[in-house]
Amino acid sequence: MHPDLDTATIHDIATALRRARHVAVLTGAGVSAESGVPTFRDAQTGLWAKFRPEDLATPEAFARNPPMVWQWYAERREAVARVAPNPGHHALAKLQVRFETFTLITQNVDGLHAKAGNRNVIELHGNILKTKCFECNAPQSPAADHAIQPPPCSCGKSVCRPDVVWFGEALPAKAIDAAQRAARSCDVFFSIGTSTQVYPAAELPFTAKQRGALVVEINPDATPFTPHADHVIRAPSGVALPRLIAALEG
Ligand code: BJW
Repeated sequence: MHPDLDTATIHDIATALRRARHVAVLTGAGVSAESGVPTFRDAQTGLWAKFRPEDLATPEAFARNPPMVWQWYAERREAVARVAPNPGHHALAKLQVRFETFTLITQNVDGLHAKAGNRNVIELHGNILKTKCFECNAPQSPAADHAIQPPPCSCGKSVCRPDVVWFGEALPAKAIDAAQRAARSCDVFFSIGTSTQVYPAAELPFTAKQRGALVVEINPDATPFTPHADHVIRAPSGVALPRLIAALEG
C-alpha cells in the first residue's frame, strides 16, 4: 500500500460517501499527471517551470505572436491525443453512478475524464482539442489543427486559437455557474490534483466548506486549501481513488 494511504481516513470518507446524495469533484492537472500530461506548477516537471505563462497563455501573448502560441498548443494537443486515462480517471467514472447527483468539474483541458466515461464534465478552462476564432469565438474545424500558422476564420476578421481559457479571460459562464451551484449544494466535495492557486476555480472547495460539505483533498503536496480540508489523502490520485472505490465496494 502507498505509505501515505491511511486506512482509517479512507474508511471515514467511504462512510460519508455511503450517506451522501450530492457529490461534487474538482480536478486539476495532477489527476492527469499519471497519464503523462505535465502539470503547470510542479517544480522541474511543470509547464511553468520551462515556459512563462505571460508568453503563451494570455490573449496578449497570442496577439503578439500567433504562430509561436499556436505551435506550442499544437504540440501539446498532439501529446494529449496520444495519452489514455489512468486509474484515477477510471475510478471517478465508476463513482459517478453511485449518487443522486455527481458533478465532475475539471480545470483540465485534455478531455481525459470524458475518455474515461464521465458524462456531463464541466470544463472550466476549455478543451485543448477544440479551436475557435480569436475574434468571433465561432468553433472552428479540427482539420485546421496541423497548420504551422493559425488558419483564418471564415468571418474574415481573425484566425483560429485554441479553445482554452487564458489568464485574464472570463471562464465560460454556464460552466462556472454550474460549478458554483454544485459546490454550494453538495454533501461531499473532493479537490483532487490541483494546487488551488488559480481563481475562480480555487474558490470552489472554500465555497463547499462554507456551505457545510465534507471536503476531501487528494494531493501528494500541501495546497492553500489543505488547512481547511476535513480529510487529506497525501497520495497520487491514481492510487488513492481506486483504493476509495475498493473501500466503498467492500
Ligand atoms: C498530483 C499528482 C498526482 C501532482 N495525483 N495530485 C483572485 C485572486 C488573485 C488572482 C485572481 C483572482 N481572480 C482571478 C485572478 C487572476 C487569475 C488567477 O487566478 N491568477 C492566479 C495564478 C494568481 N485568473 C484568471 O485570469 C482567470 N480568469 C478570470 O478570473 O477572469 C476574470 C474576468 C471576468 C470577466 C471578464 C474578463 C475576466 C482565468 C484562469 C485561466 C487559467 N488558465 C490555465 C491555462 C489553460 C490553458 C492551457 O492548458 O494552456 O489553466 S493556467 C493553468 O492553471 C491551467 C490550469 O487549469 C490552472 C490550474 O492549475 P492546476 O490544475 O491546479 O495545476 P498545478 O500544476 O497548479 O497543480 C497540480 C497539482 O497536482 C499540484 O498541487 C501537485 O502537487 C498535484 N499533483 N501529481 C494528485 N499524481
